[in-house]
Amino acid sequence: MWKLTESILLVWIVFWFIQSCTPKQPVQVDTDVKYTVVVVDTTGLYNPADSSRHSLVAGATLNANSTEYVKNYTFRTDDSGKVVIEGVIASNYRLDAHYPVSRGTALLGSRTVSIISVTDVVDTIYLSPIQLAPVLINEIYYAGPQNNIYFFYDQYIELFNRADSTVYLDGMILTRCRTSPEFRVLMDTVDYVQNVYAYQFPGTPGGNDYPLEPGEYIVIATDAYDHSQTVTNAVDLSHADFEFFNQYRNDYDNPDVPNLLNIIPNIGVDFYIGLGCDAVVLADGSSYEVVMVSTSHGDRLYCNVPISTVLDGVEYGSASTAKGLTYRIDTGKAGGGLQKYSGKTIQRANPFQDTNNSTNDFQITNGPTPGYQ
Ligand SMILES: [Ca+2]
Ligand SMILES: [Ca+2]
Ligand SMILES: [Ca+2]
Repeated sequence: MWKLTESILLVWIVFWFIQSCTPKQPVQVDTDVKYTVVVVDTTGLYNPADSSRHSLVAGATLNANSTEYVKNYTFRTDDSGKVVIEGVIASNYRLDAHYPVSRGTALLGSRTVSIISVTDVVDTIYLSPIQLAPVLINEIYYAGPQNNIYFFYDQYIELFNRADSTVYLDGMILTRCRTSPEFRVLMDTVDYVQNVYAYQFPGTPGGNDYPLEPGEYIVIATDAYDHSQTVTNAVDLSHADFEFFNQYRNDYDNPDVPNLLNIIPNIGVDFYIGLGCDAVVLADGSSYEVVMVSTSHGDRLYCNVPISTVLDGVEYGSASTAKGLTYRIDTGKAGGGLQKYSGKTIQRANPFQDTNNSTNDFQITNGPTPGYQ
C-alpha cells in the first residue's frame, strides 16, 4: 500500500514537472497588442554609401519566438526598416532580426521583449555582423621573391576550410577585382563586385567532386611550376593543388594539376595580381555575368559577381590609399608596408578568424607558406 502511494506520488511529480517545463499551447490571440520594431544597421554593411551609419534595413527577416508558448511568427521589414507586430498571442518574445549581406557575412540582432498589454510601442534592434563562410582566403603571396630581374611569376592564393565539415570547391570563382577610381565611386552602391579577371574551379557549383576537408589548406598557383629553377628564392609550386590556366593564351599547363579556367573571353592575361595593392574575391560561382563596360581606356569586358554569392574577399595595399573593394566584403586592408620583391607574404594571423577587416585579420609573414600556416 505504501509502495503504491509512493508510485502515484512519483508519477504525479513527473507529470507536474513535464507540465511546468513544456511550453503551453497558446490560448487566444490578443487583438489589442501592437508592437513596432525598427531594424537599424550602424556598421555600414547594409548600405556603405549611407554616411550617417544609421541605416534602416529593408527586407530583414524578423522572427518572433514566444518564450512561454509554442508559437512563433516571421515578419519582413518594410522599406523603412519597420515591422508592426499585432494580432499575436500576448507573451514575452525573443526577437531575432537577420539580414544576409553575402554568403560569408550576415547581420544579426536580437532582444527579448514583453508584448503583453502594449499598444504603440516602438523598439529598435541594432544589427551586428557575423561571419558564416566555411572556406576563407588564408594567404595571398603577391609581392614576388627577392630578385633584381622583376620576377613575380610565383604568385599563389591559399584557401583554408575552417569548418568541421567538408566544403566542395566545384565551380567556385576566384577573381581579381576592379579597384580603379572609375569603379570606386560605384562600388558601395551596386550589388556586385566587378572583376578584371575571374577564374572558375572545375566542376559545377553545388557539385561534390573537389572536396576541401575540415582543417585543410589548398594552394592555387598562377602557374604550377617549380619557379626556383628561374629564381633561387622563388617558390616551388609544381605540387600546387590547382593552377590558373588561361585557355585564351599560350599559358603554362601542368598536366598533373587541375585548372581553374578563365571565364572572361578574350582576356589574354594569366591570373597575375598587383605587387603592391589589389583585391581578391572568392565566390560560390552560382551566379556571375560578363559585361562590356565603357571606360576611359575604351570598352572592356568585366565579370560582375553578385555580393550575395561572395564567400570571402581580401584587399591589400597601403592603408593610406583609397579603398578599392566594397566595405561589405572587406572593411580594412592587409599588407600595409609590404615591399615588392621582398619575398614576404600576407596570411591570416588565425586561420579560423574572419572579422571582415583584413587590417586586423592578416599579418605579414617573412616567407611564403604554401599549404600550411
Ligand atoms: Ca597560369
Ligand atoms: Ca594544369
Ligand atoms: Ca599559408
